[in-house]
Amino acid sequence: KHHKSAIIWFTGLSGAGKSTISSALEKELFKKSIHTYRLDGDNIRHGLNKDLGFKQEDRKENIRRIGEVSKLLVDAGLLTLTAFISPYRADRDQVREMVEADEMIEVYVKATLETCEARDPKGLYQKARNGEIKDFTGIDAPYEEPINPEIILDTNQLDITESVTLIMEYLENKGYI
Ligand code: GGZ
Repeated sequence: KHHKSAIIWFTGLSGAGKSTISSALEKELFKKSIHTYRLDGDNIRHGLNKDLGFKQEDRKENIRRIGEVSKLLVDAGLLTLTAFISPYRADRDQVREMVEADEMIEVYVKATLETCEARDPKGLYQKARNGEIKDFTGIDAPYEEPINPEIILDTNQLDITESVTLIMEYLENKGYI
């Protein structure tokens, strides 16, 4: 089915819901026969970017490469979903500059640090608090909130289905799908 290709760029703290929401969104798009590709830690940080860690310069390079790959996928005609913390505003803005104005849809998956820390699905926040992990976003590394994201999902208020519906409505209203 025809759609306008773009990057749907999820950003937010670890545990905010980026991966869960982006994979649920991908399923909805698949139902409508819309061709997507999703980039996340599993297929990027373990492969292309396995030389990178979590210092600011490494995160910057992580996001730059993901931006470049996303641009190629958009050129190939895919609705591209990315799920990375991407904590630095300048790094996200750099990606925005790689593509056309309507080709980057920034989705801020917003949850309080308190909520993310309570969820702690992988026990990483606890490790960060213990000092076993350094430079952990929200604990001893910054997260810079988007100033003007296309979409904000307050996951303290919305469930996964509601979040997916909001994005689907945005894509329909703006003529992407
Ligand atoms: C943040 C870390 C860190 C540190 C490992 N800080 O919840 P997760 O486990 O599955 O997602 C997090 C993921 C973050 O990688 P990104 O590529 O999204 O980060 S960035 O965009 O900032 O480059 C977390 C895990 O990796 N993780 N160490 N120190 N998250």
